[in-house]
Amino acid sequence: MIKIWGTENSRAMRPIWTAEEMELDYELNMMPFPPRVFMKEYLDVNMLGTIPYMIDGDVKMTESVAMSQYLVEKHGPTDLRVMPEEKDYPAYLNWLYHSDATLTFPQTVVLRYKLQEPGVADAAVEGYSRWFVSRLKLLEATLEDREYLCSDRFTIADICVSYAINLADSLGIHQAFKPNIKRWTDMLFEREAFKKSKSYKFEE
Ligand SMILES: N[C@@H](CCC(=O)N[C@@H](CS)C(=O)NCC(=O)O)C(=O)O
Repeated sequence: MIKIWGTENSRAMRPIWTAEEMELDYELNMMPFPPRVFMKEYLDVNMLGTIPYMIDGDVKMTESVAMSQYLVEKHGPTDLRVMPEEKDYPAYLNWLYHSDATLTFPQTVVLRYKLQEPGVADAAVEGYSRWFVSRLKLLEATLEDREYLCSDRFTIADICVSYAINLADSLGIHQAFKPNIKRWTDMLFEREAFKKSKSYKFEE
């Protein structure tokens, strides 16, 4: 049985959205944020205290993008995966890494100093918000002439990258909604599996 630990609106949405699109049977454990403060026993499950965490039998994973990739590769076949033989495979890999290493990385600083420790580093909130927006150039330009990021279909590249735009919305970084990005996310965020992944909450 696949088990995913998450918190509302966190990077856990990536594997949850993927699992929902694939209609997989999985168990979801929603927690209060941040669990390292409000659910200390979570540290016995994931010593890092980060979200998400996923297990599948002996498999234990701490990286949200890797979880989506694992689900499509191990629990497919599914069109959400781009195969190595496809022309867009290198772009697919690039978008998967880009989604976290380039896009959500600066947002983490904004989240911490805007919401968790307000007033401590306002200049960092301002600087990292601007830095994040400037890093959207490649995404906005790529979406100029296409509906989805890879292979003319919806894939986990769309799931993993659009999560950063969902997070930008939550963080109040409205400059993220450039015309092509807005058109793309308006379409993606209408998907039932996205709405489900966003609706899961911690209940006491
Ligand atoms: N690269 C990791 C990052 C995990 C991560 O830092 N998640 C954030 C939430 S989106 C978190 O755990 N924050 C709470 C904390 O560090 O206590 C991933 O993509 O899963």
